[in-house]
Amino acid sequence: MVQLQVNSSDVKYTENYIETNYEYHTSHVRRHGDKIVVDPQVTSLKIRTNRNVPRLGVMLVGWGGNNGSTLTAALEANRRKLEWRTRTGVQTANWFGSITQASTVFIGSDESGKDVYVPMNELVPMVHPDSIAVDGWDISSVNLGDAMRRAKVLDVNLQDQLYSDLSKLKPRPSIYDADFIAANQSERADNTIPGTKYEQFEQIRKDIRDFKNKSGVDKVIVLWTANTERFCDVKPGLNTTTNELVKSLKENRSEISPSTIFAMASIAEGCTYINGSPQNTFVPGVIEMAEQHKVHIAGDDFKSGQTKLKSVLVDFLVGAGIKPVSIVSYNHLGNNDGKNLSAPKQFRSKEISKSNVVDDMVDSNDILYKPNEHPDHVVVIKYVPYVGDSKRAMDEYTSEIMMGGHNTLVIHNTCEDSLLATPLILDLVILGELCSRIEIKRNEAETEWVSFKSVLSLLSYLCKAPLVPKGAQVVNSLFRQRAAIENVLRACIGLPPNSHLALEQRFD
Ligand code: NAI
Ligand code: DG6
Repeated sequence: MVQLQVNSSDVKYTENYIETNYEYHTSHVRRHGDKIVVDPQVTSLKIRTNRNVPRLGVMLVGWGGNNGSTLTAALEANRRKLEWRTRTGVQTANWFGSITQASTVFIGSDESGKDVYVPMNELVPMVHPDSIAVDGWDISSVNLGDAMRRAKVLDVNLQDQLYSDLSKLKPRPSIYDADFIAANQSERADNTIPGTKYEQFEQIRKDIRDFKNKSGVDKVIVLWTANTERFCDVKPGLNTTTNELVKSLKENRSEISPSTIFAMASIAEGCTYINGSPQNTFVPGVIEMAEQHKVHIAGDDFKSGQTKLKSVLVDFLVGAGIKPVSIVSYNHLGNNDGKNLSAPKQFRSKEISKSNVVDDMVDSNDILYKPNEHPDHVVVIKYVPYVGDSKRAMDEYTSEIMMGGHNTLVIHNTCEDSLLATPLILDLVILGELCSRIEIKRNEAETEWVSFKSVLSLLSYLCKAPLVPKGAQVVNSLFRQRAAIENVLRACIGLPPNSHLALEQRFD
């Protein structure tokens, strides 16, 4: 483990906080016809990070699914440092694919000019995965050992080492509403909460409290990794304010989705709520409720494979002055997620989430694109049971290059979908938790420390369709999203943003 200490009069390490004086540099832009005037601005901030890392409990909605069971197995396998034999040799448990556990951040150069990197989780105190307690709900009563077997994600040798422990874990009954997920899921639904929507809401609140009491954790985060729901209607009188939403719940109105009920229960219990699926759980009334309770929410839809690459490739192409004109993305997969997405309304939720991911990059370059001009962008998903969790994603990017030339890139990606998504769940809860320990003060005169806004846009890196606070820009570019995380963590320890200027190496 690296011991990182910043040696500066602007950084103070007290028993409870890392506190920094931070000069925040921004550029304010004004347009006057064709003229653009830029005013550089500097704001003096104080940033403090609470060093007391809580014991974290994570409650997964859809615990018995491929992601839920794989996360539970991975936590246990890493905790026990398990090894297992495979056809190609001995494999050890790891967290590859997690930025907090398996990526590093550039912090500077040493005396010989060599770059120095540290693990991201060494910059500020973060929850360690080994200390996370898991619980959750599923409409399927299958225990976690059998859920892991049903998922067919992990090597059998590893499953065998974990089965006995995991089979003792049983998902709590959940809210099943056949109108929101595909009809083909009905045979799984043998573990459901009866009653009205308000009674179900109360039961979820009770479950959160019960888990907290029994496990002794200090903080709980609730994360949706259950089936993709269809979009719900958003309309005045139904869910556009907290009051409407609470009234609708009490009136048992059918258009309130299970995921919205989970989000409301989580917020009411003061727990951060994260949406790993594409549906519009965060209707305006939920966002208002999170703001009123000063609770964090984040989503939507894990950005795991094809979309992650898209948010790199399109950024590269547009940034290189090359014009993507057609993007066609095919997927086929055979897991239960694929089965659920074979129904048109659930597919539509995913299609929306996967389609809006290039907008910011296209909008950034008005040399290539006229106003409102966009590349053709098509997303296809097919259910092919035989391939199981090993999703195939095929993408064709056609771009216009110089003098009317064309450049076509074809990508074929094969991998276990849940082994890409599971590390993201870990990052979402670890970074989500950290965000609740970071506060700023805008000037000396201010007495109150201020937390991040309820909508945690900092987690955009991990989401296909990032939810951002009202009035904020949606950023899809993976490089910008990652830079935001790195630079916020650096700010917490008084380091300036990574500029990569390296002037000392470029000038005599
Ligand atoms: P899965 O189908 O294996 O697991 C979902 C689980 O949710 C099932 O066990 C099901 O019984 C349960 N469930 C359904 N409705 C429920 C409810 N109302 N309450 C509690 N449990 C409920 O799916 P998987 O592969 O684990 O994916 C989970 C979600 O994550 C899906 O919505 C998927 O679209 C999304 N996702 C997955 C990614 C991946 O790479 N695996 C990436 C991005 C998003
Ligand atoms: C088919 O695309 C199934 C989906 O649930 C995806 O596997 C999932 O959303 C991951 O998508 P992506 O684009 O991040 O690889």
